[in-house]
Amino acid sequence: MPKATGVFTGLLNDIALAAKIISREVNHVGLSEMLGDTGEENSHGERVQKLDIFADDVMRQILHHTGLITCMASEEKEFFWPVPDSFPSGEYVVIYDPLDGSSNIDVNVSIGTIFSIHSKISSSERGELSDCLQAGKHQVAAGYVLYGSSTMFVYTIGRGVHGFTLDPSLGEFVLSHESMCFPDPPRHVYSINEAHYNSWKTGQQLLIDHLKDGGDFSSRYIGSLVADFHRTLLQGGIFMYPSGKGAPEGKLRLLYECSPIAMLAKQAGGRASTGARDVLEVIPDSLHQRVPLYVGNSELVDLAEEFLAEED
Ligand code: AHM
Ligand code: MG
Repeated sequence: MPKATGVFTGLLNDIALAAKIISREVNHVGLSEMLGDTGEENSHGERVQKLDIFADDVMRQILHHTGLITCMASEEKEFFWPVPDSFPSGEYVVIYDPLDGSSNIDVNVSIGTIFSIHSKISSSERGELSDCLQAGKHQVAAGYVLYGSSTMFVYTIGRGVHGFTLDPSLGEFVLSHESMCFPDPPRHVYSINEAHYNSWKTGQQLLIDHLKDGGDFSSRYIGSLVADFHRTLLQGGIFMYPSGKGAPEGKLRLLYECSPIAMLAKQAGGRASTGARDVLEVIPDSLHQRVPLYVGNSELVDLAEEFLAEED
């Protein structure tokens, strides 16, 4: 990890180690007992996949004893948790989605791990909720791991976005994508679950109608945020998960999905918006808060905001 210095080298290497362990399991999930759900639902009412639990445990166990972290939070856990008393406490807060896009696990489609790192702001030795509820603009690092045709680790510590590809023969991440930026001009691609069209507000519908009317847009949608964002980063375009009837805040979670993706987007020369404001400016009020997400090339995110504002 050549761009990371000091304590981040250790922290990012720990996350990379967790990523390798998760990647190994993901790659032979069809051959193991790890396929399918546990029969339980999480606090959001979603069926918990066995691999979700595995990935969550790996992240926690690799990170909590390092002395670098004060507390953690995960999509899979209702509450944040302080590092146990048996381990030293550190200065950083790690918030993560251990395995995003879990509906794609059983069908062998790309999934990912997303992480967000903040500095501790409370004076509490083992952190408190306020340490987790910080606006995205205060993140000190963010990144994701994409379990795709190859496994990639992509991160930023506020000095550009850098991607590493796992070389399975070495068991190491090798720098493959230095200083990643959205292409300019972008490829004209929009990415959205269009089946929800009838539930969208008028501005959202008009935006998609407009993109179609020009005749030069194509559409791609995987249904895994990491994979959809990664493609958008490499090829350009816009990914959207808007609000809809019955889901006024959309589906995606601010702290461990939208904020880290927003930091990466900004560092790569693009931006992320809720449709009304910059994602990085949103001050969270709860751990699992949802926000609508528009992310990609800045001019396309700006265009989305214009359409949404007109109808408001
Ligand atoms: P998850 O955290 O339960 O996996 O849900 C998040 C995923 C994202 O990866 C993806 O962008 C979105 O859900 C897809 O949702 P939908 O199936 O509604 O299109
Ligand atoms: Mg998720």
